[in-house]
Amino acid sequence: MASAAEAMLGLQVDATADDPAAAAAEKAAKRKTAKDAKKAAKAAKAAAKAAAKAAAQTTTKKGANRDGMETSKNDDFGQWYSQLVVKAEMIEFYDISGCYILRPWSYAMWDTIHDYFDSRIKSMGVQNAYFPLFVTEKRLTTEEDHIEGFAAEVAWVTKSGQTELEEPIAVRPTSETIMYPAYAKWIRSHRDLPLRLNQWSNVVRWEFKYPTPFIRSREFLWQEGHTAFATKREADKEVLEILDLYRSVYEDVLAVPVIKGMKSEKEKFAGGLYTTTIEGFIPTNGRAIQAATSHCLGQNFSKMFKIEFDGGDGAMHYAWQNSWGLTTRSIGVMAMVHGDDKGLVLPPKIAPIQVIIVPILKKGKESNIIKAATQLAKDLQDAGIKVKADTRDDKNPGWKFNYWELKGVPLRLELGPRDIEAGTVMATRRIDGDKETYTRNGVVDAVKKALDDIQKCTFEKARIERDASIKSVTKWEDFVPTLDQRTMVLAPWCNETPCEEDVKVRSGEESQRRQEEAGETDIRALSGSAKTLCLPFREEVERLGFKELEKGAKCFACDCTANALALWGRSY
Ligand code: 86X
Repeated sequence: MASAAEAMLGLQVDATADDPAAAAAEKAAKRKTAKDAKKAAKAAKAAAKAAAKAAAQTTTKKGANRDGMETSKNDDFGQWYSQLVVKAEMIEFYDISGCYILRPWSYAMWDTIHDYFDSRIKSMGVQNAYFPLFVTEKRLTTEEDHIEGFAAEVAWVTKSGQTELEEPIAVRPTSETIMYPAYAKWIRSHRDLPLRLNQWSNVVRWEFKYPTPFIRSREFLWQEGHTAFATKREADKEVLEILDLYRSVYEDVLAVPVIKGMKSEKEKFAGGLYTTTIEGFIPTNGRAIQAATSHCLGQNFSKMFKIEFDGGDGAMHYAWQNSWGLTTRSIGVMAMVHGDDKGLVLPPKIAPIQVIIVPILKKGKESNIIKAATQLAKDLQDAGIKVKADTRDDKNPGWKFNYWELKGVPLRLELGPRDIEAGTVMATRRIDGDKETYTRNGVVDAVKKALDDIQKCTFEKARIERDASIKSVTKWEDFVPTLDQRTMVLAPWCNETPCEEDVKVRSGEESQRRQEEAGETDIRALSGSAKTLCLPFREEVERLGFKELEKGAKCFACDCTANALALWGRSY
C-alpha cells in the first residue's frame, strides 16, 4: 500500500499501475483457465499498442517526452524530487512504503562515498568489522535511556515459517547494544585501547513520518563508527576529526556546503555526552537537514555495558566512547541541492560517469565516427577519467543529450564528421550549459581542467545560495517572518531546553496563523515549527560573516541572558 503522502505526491508504488500491458499480463498470470489466459494475453497486446500510441502522442511537443522531467523544481518541489530520482534511474519504488531500490546509478555514488570515507578512516587507524543484524529484546533494552522514544520504530521478527520464535528478535536500528557487550569482553587493559571499529551496514527504523527516497527511508545504508579510548581528551579529538571528514565528504565530494556545530541538549543523542553535527540546507523549500553526526558518548555506555580497563595505575576505569554515522541520505541532499528542471546535476567527484561522448553520425561515415568516439573514450579512460561513449544506434543525438542531462553527467563531448576533420571536440557543461571547443590533441588536459572547474563552480553556486539563506534575528517578532522567506535564522539564545520547546510550539502556531491569513491551503507544507539545528562553532560564525555573541545580549525568544548563538530552522 502506498502511504497517504506517497499517494498525495501521485507516486505509483504499484509497478503495474502505469503500464497497462504489464497489468494485463499480471492478471493473465492469475487467471485459472487457459482460455482466460489467452484472452488476457490478447488484451495485453492491445493495451501495449494503445500505450505506445499514447506515448508517441505525448512526444509530439517539441523536445518533450514522458522520459524527461515534467515538473519544475520551483513549482512543486516534492513532485520534482520524486520524478527526479526515478527518471534519473537512481531509485525504483517498491511495494513496502519507505523502502526503495537503489539502482546502479545511485549505488555507484554510495560506492564512491564508501571508498572516500573508508580509506581515510583506515589511515586514521580505524578498522572495519561486521556485527549481526539481529538483537534480542533483553540486549536492545539494556540502555533504557537510549531506547526510550525510539521503541515504536523497532522492527521485530517473531516467526520462522509458521512457528513463533521463543523470543522475538529485533532488526538493528543502530548497533550500540550489539557491539558494546563484545567491547566489554575485548577491553581489559589500557593496552587494549584505543579500540576503533567501523561497520558498513543497513539499519531499519520503522518511522511513521512520511518517507522520501534517500532522505527518510525505513531501511537505509550507513557507516557507524564506535570507538573507545582511555582518556576523554583522545575521544574529544576524534569527534572533531570525524566531523571534519564528514564535512569533506559533503563539501569536497558532493559539493554541498554544510555548517559544523554542537547540538543543543534537546537535539543531542540522549544516550551520549554531546553531539556534534554538520547541517545542510535545501534552498528551494527552505528546509535544513542533518547531514551527519559525531557523538562523544562520555562514559554513559561504558558504565551501562561495563566496558572497564585496568589503567596500569592499580585502578579500573570506564572507557571514553564515541560513535559517528553517515548515511545514504547524503545522496538525496546532493540531488536536492544541485538538481534543476532538466534533472540531476552531478559534481564530477560523485558522478558515476563524468564525461559522456555523443557521436554525431552522418550517413556513410558512421563507422569512422564511432571509431573516433571510442578512441577518444579510451584516451580519457587511460587518464583516469570516468567516461562513456554512447554509441547506441537506436537513439538520436538529441535524445542522448536529454538522457545524459537528466542523469546529471557533468560534461558532454560531441564528436561529428566536421570535428574529426578539424581536429576538435565540442564540450558542454551540465551545470550551466557553457560550451567550449577543445583541440583533439589537448582534450585530456582540457577535460581534467573542466572537471576541476565544474566541481568548484558547483560548490560555489550552492554555497552562495546557502549563505544568502542565513539571516540574523534578535527579537521574536522577526523570527517566523524571516523563516517564511525560506531561511535559517542565527539568533542569540539562552540555551535552555524549555525555551527551545516553547519556540517549537510558538513557531508552529504562528506559522499556521500566517498561512491561514495568507489564504494558503498548501497541504504539502510540512510542519512549520522550528528547532535548533546546531550551535555553530565560533569559526563557522566567523566564516559566514556574522558577529559573535555580544556581551549582555538577550535571548531572542525569552529575553533571558543569551549565552550562545544558535542556528534555527525548519528541518527534515
Ligand atoms: C541514535 C546514535 C548513533 C551510531 C549515531 O547517530 C551514529 C551511529 N549510533 C543513533 N538512534 C538510536 O539510538 C536509535 C535507537 C533505536 Cl532502538 C531506534 F529504534 C532508533 C534509533 N535512532 C537513532
